[in-house]
Amino acid sequence: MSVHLVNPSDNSFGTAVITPRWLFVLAAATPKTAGDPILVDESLEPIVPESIQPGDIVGVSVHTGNALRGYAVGRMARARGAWVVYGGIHATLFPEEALETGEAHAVVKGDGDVAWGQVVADCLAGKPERIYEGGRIEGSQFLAARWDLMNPAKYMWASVQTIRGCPKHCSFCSVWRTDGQKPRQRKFQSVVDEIVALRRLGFRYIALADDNFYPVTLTDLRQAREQGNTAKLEELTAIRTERYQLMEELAKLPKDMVFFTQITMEAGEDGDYLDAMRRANIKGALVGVEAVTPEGLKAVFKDWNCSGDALAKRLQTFKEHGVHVLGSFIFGLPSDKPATFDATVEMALKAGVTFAQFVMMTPFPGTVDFGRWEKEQATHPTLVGDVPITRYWMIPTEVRPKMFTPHPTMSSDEIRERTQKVWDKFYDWGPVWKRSACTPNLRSRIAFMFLSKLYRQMYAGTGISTDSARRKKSKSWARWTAKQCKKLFQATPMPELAGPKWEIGIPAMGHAAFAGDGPETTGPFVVISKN
Ligand code: B12
Ligand code: SF4
Repeated sequence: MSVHLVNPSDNSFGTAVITPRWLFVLAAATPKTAGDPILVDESLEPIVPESIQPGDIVGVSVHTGNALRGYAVGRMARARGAWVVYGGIHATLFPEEALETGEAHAVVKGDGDVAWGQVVADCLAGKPERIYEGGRIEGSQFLAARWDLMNPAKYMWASVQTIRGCPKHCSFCSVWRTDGQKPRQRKFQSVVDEIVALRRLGFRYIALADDNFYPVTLTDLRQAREQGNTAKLEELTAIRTERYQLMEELAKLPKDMVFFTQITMEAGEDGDYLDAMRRANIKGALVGVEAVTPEGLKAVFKDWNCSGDALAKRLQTFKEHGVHVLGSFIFGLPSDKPATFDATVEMALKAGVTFAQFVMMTPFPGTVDFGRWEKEQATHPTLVGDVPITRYWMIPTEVRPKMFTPHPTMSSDEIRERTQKVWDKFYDWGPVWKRSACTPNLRSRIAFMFLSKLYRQMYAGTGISTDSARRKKSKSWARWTAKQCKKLFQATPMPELAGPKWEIGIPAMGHAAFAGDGPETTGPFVVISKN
């Protein structure tokens, strides 16, 4: 009997940019009695059906974009006699769909770190439950990933999570609803230990797979103070102190390390915090700019973001403090006009963001936007074939529309074409060459140019384009470029790298999934002194 964990994807590039973290976390949650799981990341290579044997346990993770492929993998595994279990955000929101279309034996809703051990045990006993409530576990229960099961030659960046949940409530985002508005921080010691293990393997680029690296703003602190809410102030201060502790420890790691995270624009108000990030080698962050106009921001419940000149200034502040910005912009908001596209790319160029992504408005399940749209569609549902458009992920990719919600003045094709042009303009050789001047030497400059082009091809070429010839060309181009980029990110492994010794010991693999048969740990908590 083997446990297989499968990250489904329609596109396999041979090399991937970022490790799918869930795969290595669930590997850590797999009880040791079941042996080391077999990890399959289809963004590298598709699964080989013959590898699945009757009685095996197959865990498949689905987000909305890869649900259809995930269900096909699950059906294949079930037909071969395996136990099939789904998890991930999409299965959490649509467990019945995963049970029916994906022919699952079981679905885990929420976090898998603790629940997965029980699922494996129940499958081994031949009696899995239909649904497991994984819930929202505490940050201290998040497991460290099993990086020893990863093939380091295949990934450019590893991913480590430091915090989950976000206090905001943007209308297009499901994070605050599924992961909650209460930030759940991992113990910083556990984060640092994992990063040390990754640097030993030769990873110096690490994506911090966080929802929002700036969970407490200066405004939050001021408001708590003004309200005389001492308990709140203490809670917020404690969260913030832990963030600083983490950054202080990151700053002690080898100087060649580069971290990247996701953060709200509000951090631009807080020079101290940005400086701590720079010292910690957090050299870049995805910032959700979303829209450049006040109307656009209001539409997505993000009017705390800046617009106009204040926006350019806010984004420039990040750069002044040594943190590069990957600006994320959304097109297709009701307030968008044809002129918005040019205004957005001009703003992205003016604000000096190092990278940018221009995504088309997608109503993701679990969001306010999705709920509103589903209600509108309830009486006269639009169908594509026989699938209601509100279940767009069930429409085969070749015929799936690129946009789902109608815009008041522009057609979907117009929005798509204009979006594509914005990508082309931002990632034209001229501006990319200009932006590459932020790197220290010619080698890095070339790396920067490759990466910019790869990002553009992987995203806009395969994702937005409806032209199948262009998509095919983009895929083979991306495959080739990905290989070259991988070489640029490779670092010499540091097997001898010593990690910090903590005052309060923590188990290397986090908590045992359940008593007596959990993942391997280093044993009981040990108290050792810090050097
Ligand atoms: C880091 C991140 C990224 C990174 C890295 C992606 C990567 N290769 O890993 C980047 C920036 C590249 C990215 C890109 C995108 N992302 Co993203 N991303 C995240 C983020 C913040 C964290 C994901 C993560 O690694 N978490 C850590 C792991 C350990 O947690 P986890 O994946 O949730 O897994 C746990 C449980 O879900 C469960 N579980 C998961 N799988 C399974 C399987 C089984 C069998 C079981 C039992 C349990 C289980 O157990 C795990 C451990 O507790 C999430 C937000 C979030 N909080 O989930 C968004 C999120 C997943 N992303 C999202 C989106 C929309 C995207 C993009 C489409 C954005 C865009 N418009 O381009 C792209 C798509 C990329 C792609 N093709 O996969 C959405 C997905 C919404 C949805 N309904 O599908 C999320 C939820 C954020 C949001 N705004 O709502 N993303
Ligand atoms: S988009 Fe970002 S800021 Fe808004 S709720 Fe989601 S994670 Fe938080």
